[in-house]
Amino acid sequence: NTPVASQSTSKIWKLMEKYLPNSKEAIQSSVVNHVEYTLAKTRFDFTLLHCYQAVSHSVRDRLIEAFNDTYQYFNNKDVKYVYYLSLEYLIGRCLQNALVNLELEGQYKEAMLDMGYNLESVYEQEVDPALGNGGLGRLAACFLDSMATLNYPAWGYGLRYSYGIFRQQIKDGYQVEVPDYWLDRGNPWEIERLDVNYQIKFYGSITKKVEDGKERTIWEGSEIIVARAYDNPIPGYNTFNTINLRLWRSLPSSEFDFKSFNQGDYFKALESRQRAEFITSVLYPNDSTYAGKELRLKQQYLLVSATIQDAIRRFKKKRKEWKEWPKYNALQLNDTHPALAIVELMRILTDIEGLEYEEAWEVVYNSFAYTNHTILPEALEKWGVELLGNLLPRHLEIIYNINHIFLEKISRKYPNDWRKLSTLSLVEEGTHKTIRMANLSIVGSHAVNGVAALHSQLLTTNLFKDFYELRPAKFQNKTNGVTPRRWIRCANPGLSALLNDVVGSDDWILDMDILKNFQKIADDPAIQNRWMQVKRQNKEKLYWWVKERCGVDLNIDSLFDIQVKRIHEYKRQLMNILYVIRRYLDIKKTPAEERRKLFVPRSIMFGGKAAPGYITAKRIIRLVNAVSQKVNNDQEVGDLLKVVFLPNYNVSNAQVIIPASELSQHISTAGLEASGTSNMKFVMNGCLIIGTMDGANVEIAEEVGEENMFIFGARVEQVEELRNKMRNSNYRDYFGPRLTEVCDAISSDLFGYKYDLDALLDTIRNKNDYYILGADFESYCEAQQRVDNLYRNKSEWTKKSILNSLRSGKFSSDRTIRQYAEEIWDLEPCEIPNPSKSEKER
Ligand code: GPU
Repeated sequence: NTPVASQSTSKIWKLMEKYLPNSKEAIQSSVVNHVEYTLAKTRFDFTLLHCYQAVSHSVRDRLIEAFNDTYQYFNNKDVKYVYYLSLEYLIGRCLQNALVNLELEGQYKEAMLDMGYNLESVYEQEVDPALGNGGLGRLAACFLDSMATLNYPAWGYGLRYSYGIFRQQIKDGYQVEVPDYWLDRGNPWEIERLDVNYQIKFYGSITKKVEDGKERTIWEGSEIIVARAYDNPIPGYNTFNTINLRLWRSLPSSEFDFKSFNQGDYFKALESRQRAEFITSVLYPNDSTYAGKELRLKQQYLLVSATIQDAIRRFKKKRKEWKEWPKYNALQLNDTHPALAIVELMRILTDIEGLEYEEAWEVVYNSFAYTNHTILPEALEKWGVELLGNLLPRHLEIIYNINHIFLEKISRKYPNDWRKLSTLSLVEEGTHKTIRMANLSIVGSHAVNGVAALHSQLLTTNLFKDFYELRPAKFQNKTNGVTPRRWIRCANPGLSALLNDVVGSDDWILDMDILKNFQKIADDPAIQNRWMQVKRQNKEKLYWWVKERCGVDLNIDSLFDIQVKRIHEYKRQLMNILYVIRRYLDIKKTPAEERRKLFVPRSIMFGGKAAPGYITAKRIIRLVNAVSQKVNNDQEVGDLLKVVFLPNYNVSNAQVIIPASELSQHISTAGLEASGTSNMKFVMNGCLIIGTMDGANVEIAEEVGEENMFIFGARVEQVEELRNKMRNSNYRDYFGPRLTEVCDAISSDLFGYKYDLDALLDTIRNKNDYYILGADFESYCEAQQRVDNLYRNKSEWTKKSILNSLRSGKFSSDRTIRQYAEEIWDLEPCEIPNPSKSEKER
């Protein structure tokens, strides 16, 4: 890094001080320049894809200006940073989001139209980067948008997987997974940092050395690879601030090669290089389920080690004392996946920087915070000590150390309380000894939070009860949120325009709470009409989407009833489809001339991916498709009932599906959905919810009013008792006749696929209905009846739809991020001066 001579620096400064102008001509010439000079295409031969690439490069140029200036400014101001560590980011498509946040969508639309291109078709060329599984990854992406928008000095850190979550195809009604090699057309948004590389070590051995009477540990890794930075600019809305999502890619290290190559086995050496590249090759496709694979642990450590090294390098440039670290750095763990960061920082501080254990612990403890996203036991990470000790021997040693010191304090506080000691321990003893990553995360953090009020409360009374009693002040709630930029402004332009008219400005995009001031419009027939028109246009868009991808012709006037989320038993898609069958049987039993009087026409849609190894989830997809085939082809039923499985649910498809939905289902067993975030997106888009009192549904009910939702089912306090009751009875009595008849119909092979479907039903029939579908079914049917009744009254329905949207302000991720910043990170906003409009309009 040779410094540039001061004379030429000032020359460069002069040359770079001008920003790219945003006039139509300037936009057009920047696009055309990229066609010619970046893509090396001639103006006589470039496709829509090239157009997308050139447009993206021209937008990226603008992002880079803001991005470089932002961190330069942060650096000059010597601000505190938050580091958000996550193994997953579901950022979705970038082009429209960048244009909206830069407030340039109108200009680009016009500039492109003038050149013969429709900007919306250009958007459709972009792949959807899908480096995450579901809610947890999407939450991280919404948080980045809010952190940039609210001018917080922040960094996102993650992994640049070559393969994102698989693409889901449906073949003969079964899910088929297709690899998602999302980089095959290049990625115009990322900036490869050839000069930002860190060494990452694995395996090897540790030795102790005594220097000046002090013991020092040296860990010598036997496998060394490199993590390289790929930067992804995240623009804030209505601000010049643009922050960085830095994703690491694993590469072979040249140092490592020397050894192997010198041993003379050329091909073996090449193989080990490829193994290094393989580490960040593929995202693990499990949602809320722990797999325990060594490669996954390598991924986690790579993220953690590269990120901590990067943060330390930045900190050291300012030459601060280590005890000042927490004043300048907050590190947020998105679940336990990056929890080794706690240990990695401890290791560097003690083994390399020479701090005493207690000094190092102060630094670590005061900078880390941990967010828990589930209480499901199958999701809790527990690494076997052989696996962990083999891959990261020094880290295991440090964990034992932390545990030893922690348990000593515990036994002083609670003498002879063996139960407490064994539940609080970071180590789970047994034939297979493991490290509990949640316990490590709690012990190493000054703040621990759940993601909705109910969930956070359950953490303190159940899962983390003993930790809570130890340090109640550590436990907090941060109810999730979603960004209104992507989920209203981008996804629902019709609604955005309507809200602009209602409010008289677009101020609601930054302050969703102001929508509450306009609730009186809910009764206004003219507004109701326009509201319905917007919904209808969105339904039309989904109609064509479904027709093209599923070959099903929906009735646009039918009620669009949607459940989209990862397929999981606790989310109870099974209960939804069993009710669909109930409805089908009821329609068939009703005399033809009475059917329209008794049933509101419904189009019931399901979407979501099943983890490749989750057989029950895959059978649920099989059942939905079997019912779909039967019902959609039944002439007698016609448009009274249509059932569709929407393939490959992802962020870009969600942007079409959510705004078109009228009823959406959030029907998890009470206590099991930590928060849910799509529920918030649906509400914002004027959709009514049928749901249980679970996760954030509870707070949604508080905000929009229970009378504007369809709430049903057992409450958390009742679930355990219902399970016990069920254990002592036959499913036929316990289910009641209506659900029993549905199960019998399936078992009579009414829908085919008897083998798979019987196996599926056995998860609830054989005294094993853990998710209490049987107990909640009748109450669910009743709620569905209320849905039908209300939908017949268009005006009443629309009124509730409007109120849902106007009262959804709490669920903006801006509110969530402000709370994290103020209550956990102790972080101040830092807004960089916006280059004057006149400068940009030149
Ligand atoms: N969640 Br743990 C995931 O999407 N993946 C996970 O591995 C785990 C949790 C979800 C929760 O299920 C959902 O309720 C929550 O809204 C979301 O995280 C974000 O907090």
